[in-house]
Amino acid sequence: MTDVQDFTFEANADAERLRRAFEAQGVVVIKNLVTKERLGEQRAAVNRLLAIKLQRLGHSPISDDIDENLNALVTLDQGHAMDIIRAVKDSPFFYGILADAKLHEICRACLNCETLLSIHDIAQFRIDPPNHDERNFEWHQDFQYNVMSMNSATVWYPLKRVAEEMGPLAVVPGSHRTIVPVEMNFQGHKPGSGLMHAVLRFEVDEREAERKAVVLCPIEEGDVVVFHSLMLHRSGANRSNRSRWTVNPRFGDAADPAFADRGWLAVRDRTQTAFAQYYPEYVKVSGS
Ligand SMILES: O=C(O)CCC(=O)C(=O)O
Repeated sequence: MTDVQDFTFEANADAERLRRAFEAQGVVVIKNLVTKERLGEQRAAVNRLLAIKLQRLGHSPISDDIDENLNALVTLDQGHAMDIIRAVKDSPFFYGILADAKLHEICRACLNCETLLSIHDIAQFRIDPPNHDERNFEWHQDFQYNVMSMNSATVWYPLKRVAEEMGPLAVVPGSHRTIVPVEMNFQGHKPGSGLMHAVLRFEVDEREAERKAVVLCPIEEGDVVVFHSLMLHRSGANRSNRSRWTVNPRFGDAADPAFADRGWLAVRDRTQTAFAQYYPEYVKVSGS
């Protein structure tokens, strides 16, 4: 049985060791990769957005703690968490994460490649409030959602420690060698709603996946998980009293022949009806 220690490394680990572990297991955990200072800056940037949103709703921000401000916000309406997710993704600090040299170095080592691509649309920031399971993922692979290079890396790290009752991520080490078929249903799907996970149903033997699963727990502040786009993984349910905050960009190999040959086409999420929705007085719909 694989143990999380089999694929856990320190931040200064040799690239060759990382590559071999990633190739064998499809996942590595890097301890202390993000500095406490940088995590603090990232939480402060999130908190500024929480404060703006609370003020717009006529409330004063109550704390310098992201969980306390978020709790105040979602007490008003759970939907506000999705607004914060959207704004975080468009914040300069989030672009900084996509451009982070340390993450690039680890991903290049894992993917054994030189030239990375990262698509902003499919980079995720997650807020998983307690007992709010709507956005939880069942067993799945990321490739079918992202369609970058087949050997892309998903990076997953929390802004605050993830303990067992907070719904840690579960992975199936070694599951990254086959593409799992999916059933696709876009009926009723709204781009940008945060519910893209519901569009695909993966044909997974769930009992087998649970039997082989390794739960990545605890993940301390500064630790970073990197897993293969074909790695089977799922969310855990958050049964604590605070949210799970996770940064979740993806990096692909630009030299993947199929990816390069299709002109690096991947999945993107556009909300093209926004102008008509918010400024209908300027829109005349024709051709219907
Ligand atoms: O953080 C989670 O709960 C799961 C995230 C995930 O599976 C994904 O974004 O692919």
